[in-house]
Amino acid sequence: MKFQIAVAARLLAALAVTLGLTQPAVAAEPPRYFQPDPAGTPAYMLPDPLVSAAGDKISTSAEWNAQRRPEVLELFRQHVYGRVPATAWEQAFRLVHEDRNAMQGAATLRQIAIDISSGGKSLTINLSLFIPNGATAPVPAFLLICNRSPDNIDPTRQKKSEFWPAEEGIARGYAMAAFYNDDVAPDKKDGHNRGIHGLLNRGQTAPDNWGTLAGWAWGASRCLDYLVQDSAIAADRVAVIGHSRGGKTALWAAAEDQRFALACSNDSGCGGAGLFRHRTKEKETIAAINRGFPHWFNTTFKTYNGREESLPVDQHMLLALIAPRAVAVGSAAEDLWADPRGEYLSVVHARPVYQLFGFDALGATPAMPPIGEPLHGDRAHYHIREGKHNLTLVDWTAYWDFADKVFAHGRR
Ligand code: GTR
Repeated sequence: MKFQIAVAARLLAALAVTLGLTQPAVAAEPPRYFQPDPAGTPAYMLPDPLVSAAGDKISTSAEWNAQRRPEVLELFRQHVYGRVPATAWEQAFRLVHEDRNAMQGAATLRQIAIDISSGGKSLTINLSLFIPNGATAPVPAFLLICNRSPDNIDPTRQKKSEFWPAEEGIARGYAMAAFYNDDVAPDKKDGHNRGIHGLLNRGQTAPDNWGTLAGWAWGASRCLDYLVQDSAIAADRVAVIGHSRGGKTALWAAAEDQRFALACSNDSGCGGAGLFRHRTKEKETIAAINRGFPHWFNTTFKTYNGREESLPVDQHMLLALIAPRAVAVGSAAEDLWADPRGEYLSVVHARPVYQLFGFDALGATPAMPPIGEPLHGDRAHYHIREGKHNLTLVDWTAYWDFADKVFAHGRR
């Protein structure tokens, strides 16, 4: 009897679907969600940041600064991001618009055109800057490398986006600056001949030619040139922040330019905070990133497709180049392409270099913090939040909380 009822129910359900009365149930996809390394994740061996190419052990901050840091920076230029050409260029700032009563009086808006010229050609980086009104001393600033449409950094504030929550930043006492990466270099496979590369390359095609990420990082430094001479800004407390390709760029910008006091790298993954040698099934590899974005890195980097273990560096060494300045890394639980655990492990393995300067980074035996519980270490931060690949107010809040702590330290 029971069996007959079940069969009848199934027939009725099938008839209802045929007649378009109900939707067939669709099996829900299992969430692609962060799991700590499952058993069987391959072990990884990293290059030691504290052993020089000649095999010398680095044991003081002075040795790091004089010997190993320049060597590691060179390795990244040669093998990963490329080298800025030596071509001469000139820069001029133009204040194109100022509104002292922006955000209903909460902020002053300055829009600055940064003109770069070289060899009779020029380009302009448009920098938007909100400064909190009523501050009695220069304020720290966040500079966003915007790799999404310019709508996300709308200076008129008619459009608002969590990607650049300028009002919230102002309310927390930070100046909020942003520029659009395409102003510096178009995100195009043939970009090597355009934007700043078109201006400065002069036909050079060396294997360590700078890629687009290095171009954007260079652009961030030009924005910093403006910020450090604006008397409203605390020149020694400027953070550079970026998401994904912008997060890769933020780290490289802070490695190349030691004036940045903090780098915040959000969901930056492969070529950003993610350790190349931490292998998972889901993550982006060197071969995949070079296939999808051949213009981002230098030519030599392509020789490492499928050969992660042969790279003379890994990304904990990129973070170490930022020491003793502060570094913050954020991940999203559903962003397995960026490998959250690999992003976290870079911060962990940068610690020996921070220790040379008396900072403990994430500590001796840190456990990966649970989702939604940011870990504010000593000059190093890591968080993983719920959700997908994106830069959200939750991420910004974690970075501001960490910056509050770092910038109040006063010893750098
Ligand atoms: C992805 C790319 C990542 C990341 C991202 C982004 O497609 O594979 O490396 O940079 O784009 O910038 O949004």
